[in-house]
Amino acid sequence: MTLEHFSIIDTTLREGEQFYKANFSFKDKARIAGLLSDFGVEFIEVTSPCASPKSKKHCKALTAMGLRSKFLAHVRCNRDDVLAALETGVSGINFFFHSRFFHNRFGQDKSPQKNLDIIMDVLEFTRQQAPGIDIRFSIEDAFRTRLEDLIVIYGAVIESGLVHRLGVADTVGVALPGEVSRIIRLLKTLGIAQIEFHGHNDTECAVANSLAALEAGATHIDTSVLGIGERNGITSLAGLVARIYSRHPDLIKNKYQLGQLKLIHETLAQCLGITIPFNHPIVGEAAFVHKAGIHTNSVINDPKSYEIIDPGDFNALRTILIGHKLTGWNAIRDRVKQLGLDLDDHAIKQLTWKIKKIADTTPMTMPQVDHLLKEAAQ
Ligand code: HCA
Ligand code: CU
Repeated sequence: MTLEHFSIIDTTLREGEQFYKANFSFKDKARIAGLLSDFGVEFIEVTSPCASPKSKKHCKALTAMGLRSKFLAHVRCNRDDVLAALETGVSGINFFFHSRFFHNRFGQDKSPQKNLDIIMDVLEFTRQQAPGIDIRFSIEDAFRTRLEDLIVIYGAVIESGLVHRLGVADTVGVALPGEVSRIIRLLKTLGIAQIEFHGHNDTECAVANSLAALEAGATHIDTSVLGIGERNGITSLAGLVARIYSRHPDLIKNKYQLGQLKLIHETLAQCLGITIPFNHPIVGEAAFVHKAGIHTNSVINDPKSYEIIDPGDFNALRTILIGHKLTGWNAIRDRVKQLGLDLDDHAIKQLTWKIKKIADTTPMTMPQVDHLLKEAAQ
């Protein structure tokens, strides 16, 4: 597997704007974009500049910030939308085509050829207007669209030589990794260098599907911070980073400023008025907390025994919980050592039992455990 050259297209400011709690001010957008750029995402996708008067104004102001990440406007296949996007200074246009037009399950009101005419017109128009702009073309809901239609449209788009990248969207989160892999491999055979995958998370498969896409030859993955988007969102930035890190830690450490991840998430959660879900990869409160005695004993001796992600790489701290009924005497002994107390193993075992008994009713806080240990050492 060669993943060296993949890019992240973070779409917190586009797909994320479709999250039910999102209503970003320009200040929010500028902060989020700045942090994403510092982290190192290669691209930031923004809402179509023609979506509202402010969308256009904000898009112009974002591109004027001079960030390292490049901005891409998410645009429907029509000329007016293109003109609005080109006025904002974005580096690229991410076209998406509404598959309802030819999705037979939802009523086929136009033939693939008629759709193709609309698509070609807008692609040619864009090339004429902005010869240097990066163009991506994507069909919505690719996994429920007839494969023949996909091949006809994508094949013709590739042949036209007008686009740099194809997008594959799992709009409803229906795909499984094997299906993603198959479709990406098939599109590769049509002869396009760049393929972008956009996966929704309705069945919690978005991160796995994104890795499957990369392994099959996709070059770009869409993410959003905390995975926000329509319904329950898409591939989360932290989830994708965790997934790739677990297999290729050096690759991900060299590519991105991992220490920034927590701040980006805290900032976004604050903008949305929500808390970070406790179980979110890397940045969730529980991500590096160890509890059961068997685990804590092993982690103290060798963190890798129960951790595939080193919290130190993310400026995070490991927590070993010891004031509960599942605690173990090795973990208590480790705390005794940390506190510099003089207690032998027999005493520590007795104290462990005492803690278990107390915690059977109410778990103890760390200061309470420390107090008990210090008292026993006197
Ligand atoms: C939507 C559109 C989209 C587009 C993805 C893309 C999707 O909000 O419905 O441009 O590739 O999931 O299909 O987000
Ligand atoms: Cu989407």
